[in-house]
Amino acid sequence: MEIRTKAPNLDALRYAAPMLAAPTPALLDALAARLGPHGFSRDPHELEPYLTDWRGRYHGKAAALLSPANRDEVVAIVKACADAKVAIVPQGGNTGMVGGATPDATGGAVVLSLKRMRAVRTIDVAADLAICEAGVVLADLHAKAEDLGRRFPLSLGAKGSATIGGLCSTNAGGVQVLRFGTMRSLVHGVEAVLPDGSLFEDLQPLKKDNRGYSISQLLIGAEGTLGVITAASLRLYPKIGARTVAWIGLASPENALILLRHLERKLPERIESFELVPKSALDLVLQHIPNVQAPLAQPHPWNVLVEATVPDGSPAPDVASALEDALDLIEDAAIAANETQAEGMWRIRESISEAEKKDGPAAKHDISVPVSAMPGFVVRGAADIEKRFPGTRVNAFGHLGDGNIHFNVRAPVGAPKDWVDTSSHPITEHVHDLVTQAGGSISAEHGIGQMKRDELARLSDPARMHALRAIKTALDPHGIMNPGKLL
Ligand code: FAD
Ligand code: 2HG
Ligand code: ZN
Repeated sequence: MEIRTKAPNLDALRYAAPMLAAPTPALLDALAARLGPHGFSRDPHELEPYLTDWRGRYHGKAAALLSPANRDEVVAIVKACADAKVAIVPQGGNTGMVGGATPDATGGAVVLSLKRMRAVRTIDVAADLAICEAGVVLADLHAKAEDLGRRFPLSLGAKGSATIGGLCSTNAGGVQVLRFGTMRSLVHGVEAVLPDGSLFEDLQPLKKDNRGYSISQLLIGAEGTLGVITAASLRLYPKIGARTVAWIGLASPENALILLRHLERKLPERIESFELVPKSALDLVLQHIPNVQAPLAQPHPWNVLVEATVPDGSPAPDVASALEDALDLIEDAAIAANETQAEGMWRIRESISEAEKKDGPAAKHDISVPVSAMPGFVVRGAADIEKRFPGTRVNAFGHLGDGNIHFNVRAPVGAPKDWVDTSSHPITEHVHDLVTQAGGSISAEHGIGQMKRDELARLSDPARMHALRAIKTALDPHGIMNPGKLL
């Protein structure tokens, strides 16, 4: 395959967005009347948190914040904006990593927040199905499912804010993909308002349905560029009976991957999380997050957090015995003796992004390569980057078992706050070139947003770009849905 590392003309590869209009006072008045005081705001203080992304890298403006209470109001908003050719930026919990939910700086768009649509419409225990509105927060779904002896097996550090709509729209992954897959495998179908204001309904849990293209799957991972997801039907699983959580110190990511395969053989169908944590990430958490303790007495260059589970009625998974058979692979290990210790280990893993953010700027790369190639990629890639770009420090952590690592490059000590915007482009291009040469992806789970738009155009083969553009143009001819994102 030809690897394009320098784009001849990015504009030719990019989607040419149609001209959009700023909302007129008459349109804003009509929306205010339709949505009422809880659903419409132009108050700068109320708008402010919706105009910056979680990492604080992107800042935009908006003509209004629209917070519909139900899908009929979403239909009314989209119809009105489609008629007036006004841009809509859908937003859930605003925890996305690529600036996908932040409007641009023109102030011509409206932000459409799904936060008020937070009803769990139904949980059908017999069918193992939950139908949730888009604004349901992931942790709330976890709690509701658990009360009924079920669980929704997708979790991530932002679970206290991330919404079902945002998780669908980014095809989020997280820490259980190893066993259960990403949102694409956990969603039966979605209900969504398409860019012309029509309502698409696909919430029935049909085992078989071959009515042409899967529109639901197209909307999953579309990052709000093809419509507004208003609800989703989600697969549930039986509640966990018991879990064993372990923290293991190792010499290398190679040993970590060999250990994963060993544990999978010893404990078939039991390992659901296997997260790689380098010393750099643990140090960041210990430095910036209060009340955290290192699980092992001595530091290790690499660590993994393992979680093994069993269904109700079975004894806890015997991770200790499985580790005893692999002593040559590991340097040290601690098995959580109780839920408090288990939660403590998870807290370290889930706080890495927060600690890295507190520490300073970092060029973030959410990459995947074939699983077997990832250990070598991490070690060689980090050495290469730190040599080429003196002073930078690679913090490579995450979902090793999925071949997905967050290959984040921290700025040199003392770099200015806007280092990522001013100086990190050559680093990002280099990392993405290495990933492309390894047959990987420059976005494993966070999406493209506004962060990786140019890189997607630079590195994708023309067939992919053509198909993406054609779909966008067909479904959203006026280009009102989340302009400037993805394409
Ligand atoms: P937002 O950030 O509000 O939006 C994300 C995108 O979806 C935007 O493009 C937006 O326009 C669009 N969107 C939102 N709602 C809708 C809707 N109803 N209809 C159409 N489009 C919509 N991601 C992972 O995959 N795995 C992880 O392990 C992980 N860990 C994280 C840890 C932390 C601490 C943080 C802050 C983020 C993490 N993420 C992770 C990022 C992840 O993408 C988000 O947490 C989540 O998927 C986004 O949900 P949200 O509701 O916050 O969406
Ligand atoms: C995680 O796995 C998230 O913790 C965030 O996907 C990764 O901050 C990051 O780069
Ligand atoms: Zn991740």
